[in-house]
Amino acid sequence: MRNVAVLSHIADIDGVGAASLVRIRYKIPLSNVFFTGHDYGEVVSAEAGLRRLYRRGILLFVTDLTPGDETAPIYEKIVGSVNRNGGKVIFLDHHPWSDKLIRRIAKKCLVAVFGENRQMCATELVKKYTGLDTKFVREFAHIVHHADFYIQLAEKRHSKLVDDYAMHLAGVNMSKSYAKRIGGLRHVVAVISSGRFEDKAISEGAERFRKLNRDRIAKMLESVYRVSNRIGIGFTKQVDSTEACMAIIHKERLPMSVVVNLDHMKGSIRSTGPNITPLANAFGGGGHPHASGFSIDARTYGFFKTQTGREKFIKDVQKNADRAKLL
Ligand SMILES: [Mn+2]
Repeated sequence: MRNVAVLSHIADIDGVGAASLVRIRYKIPLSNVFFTGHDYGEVVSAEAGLRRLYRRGILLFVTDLTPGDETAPIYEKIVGSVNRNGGKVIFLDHHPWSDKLIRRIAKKCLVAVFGENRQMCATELVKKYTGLDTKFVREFAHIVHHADFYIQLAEKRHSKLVDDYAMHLAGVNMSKSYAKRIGGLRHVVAVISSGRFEDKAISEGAERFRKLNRDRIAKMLESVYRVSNRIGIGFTKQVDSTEACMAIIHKERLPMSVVVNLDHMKGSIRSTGPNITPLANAFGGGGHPHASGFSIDARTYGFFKTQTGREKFIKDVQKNADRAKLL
């Protein structure tokens, strides 16, 4: 159907899976599948891509995405434009929303689901909303559920897939070109929506990135900075952020870690206990209690080109973590 589109989360298999299920249900062309992260620039690019569809009175699914302070006006613009042209928005998210977001965005959607929960990831929300219930969709949703909530899968074949997805998507998202990233993600959507878990391009892409990831994480671990014996901080280029954060947590025996991605100027935070969302909020980001992230205004830290820039960032982590009572 040409008048259904989806805008989903760029970064992980839950976002890509949610978009794939929308494609299975409504048989939409790949050109109606869009992705964005929580970055202002990315949301602006996604909105520009959607614009040509507004006039058709589309049914737009927005999945696995949470508007932030900076990006909320763009989401408002998307929902407003779709509504004005006789379309409808279905927002399926599973992250906490503020009252302001509910008032400004959720209330203007046909359906809006949001809020922290341990039952359903975005892919499962789409499965439930669309009523899709084939053997493939059930198995795929089962895999994504475990991937998104970091639960070990019983079947080896399934855990290999989770790793392949994470590695391949991280590799695709390494590209600095937004158009190239969208192209790579649409390929994954094409494969999954045709009822296959992966193809050669995905498994080979995963293998390439796996090696790069291993080397980069090993190098990052050589110089980890510690804040009050509570938080470990590492600097690296594009890696699998969960794996990089967990590598610090395990090696340094700390409850929390922050990994700075110097390619995309993003911070990822992981925790094995404390709620680290307030720390992400202090940097203008957000997420889940144990997995959050934020964008970094690189100019503040001189693009991390010198030791002084890194030290300033570490001090800011210390200050914000202290305020959030995490130290
Ligand atoms: Mn998700």
